[in-house]
Amino acid sequence: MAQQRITSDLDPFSESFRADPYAHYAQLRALGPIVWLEKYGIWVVQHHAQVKEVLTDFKRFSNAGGGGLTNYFKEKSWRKPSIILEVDPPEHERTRRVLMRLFTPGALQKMRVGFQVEANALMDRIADRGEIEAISELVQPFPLKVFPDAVGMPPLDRDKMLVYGGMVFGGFGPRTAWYEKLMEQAPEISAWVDARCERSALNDEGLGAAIYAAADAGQVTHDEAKLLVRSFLSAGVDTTIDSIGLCVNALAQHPEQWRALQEDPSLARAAFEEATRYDSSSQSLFRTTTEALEYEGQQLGKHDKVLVLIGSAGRDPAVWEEPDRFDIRRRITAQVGYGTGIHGCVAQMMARLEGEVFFRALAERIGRLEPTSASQLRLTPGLRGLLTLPLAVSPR
Ligand code: OVM
Repeated sequence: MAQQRITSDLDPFSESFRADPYAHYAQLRALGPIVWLEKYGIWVVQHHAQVKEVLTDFKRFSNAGGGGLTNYFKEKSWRKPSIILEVDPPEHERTRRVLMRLFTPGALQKMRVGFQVEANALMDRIADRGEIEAISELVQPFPLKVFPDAVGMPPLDRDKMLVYGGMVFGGFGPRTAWYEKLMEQAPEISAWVDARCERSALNDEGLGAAIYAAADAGQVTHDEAKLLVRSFLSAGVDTTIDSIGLCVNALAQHPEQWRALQEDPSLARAAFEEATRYDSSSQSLFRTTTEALEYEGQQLGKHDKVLVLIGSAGRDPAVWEEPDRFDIRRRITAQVGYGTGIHGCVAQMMARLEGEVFFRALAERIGRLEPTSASQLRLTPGLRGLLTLPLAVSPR
């Protein structure tokens, strides 16, 4: 028997919530395993156990309802739905397989070399600058260069790319005035993205060419290949920029952790992994119910949206010891920061590689890493990330 509905008037997309998400997550966790958010008429799960369960149970919790608040079972999306994120099996298996095959150990090993060259050059450029604005000068330049290099694109136009990322991830949230204003640029930005995903715009060596080769081999159509390249651009740049930025911030805020990393730069990968638990760009995902169902004592309707708070799962005291402590030596065995299950981030090994290479170079080449004034969070809906991060730096 379903119990009485547990409800909350919290708004996870609001500025006040986003300014302090972890305190709000704790409030939601205290209410119960699944809560009805009155403002949007959606469900939310916030504990590690339910986050993992909902993400894994693709039969009851569908992706075809869309990656965001917009319910594709009832409304139309602003862009063509993603053919990997926003589909269920069996359709999903075909597109997923094409992308999965790209991230072999050998392919990653090849990327590593280019990433290292770029990371080292970047650190050497900023090391003796004294004071920097770390987001624009240290963080953004790395994914904006290494990601298109790996895909086989010319370096990305920073402004267009970041506006596009704002649209994709902001588009997963509510239709606010801020969003409508941003979307005035949609025709221009969509055309830019479209052109970047054409086969003729890609070199022969990158991941993009490999996707088109899979189309030549009949695994997907050429139109689908273009949309899979678009998925890379959508999901691969802003996510890593914001996650690397938040990890730099966490290190600058925890000098003892920064010292530990400097003493042992081989902790770089673990530091980035911990930041993906502690304070990650990807805080939430959506699923949509395929049928009416009872879950954790609550009665869910058919085609109800479920907000899955992976950022809250990362702070759930039922799973993590001292979850609010940033500890780069933590052994992480229950990461859900990349999602999990059949839709778990397909390029997560590439993201981790970017983080590992970046933070190793930082630890090896930078001495001082100290905040000079307060950082600024981006409070508009979308990924979690910093607008600015003023830091004092010195060569090591
Ligand atoms: C896509 C896409 C866009 C944003 C995120 C994402 C987290 C995928 O277009 O496939 O995965």
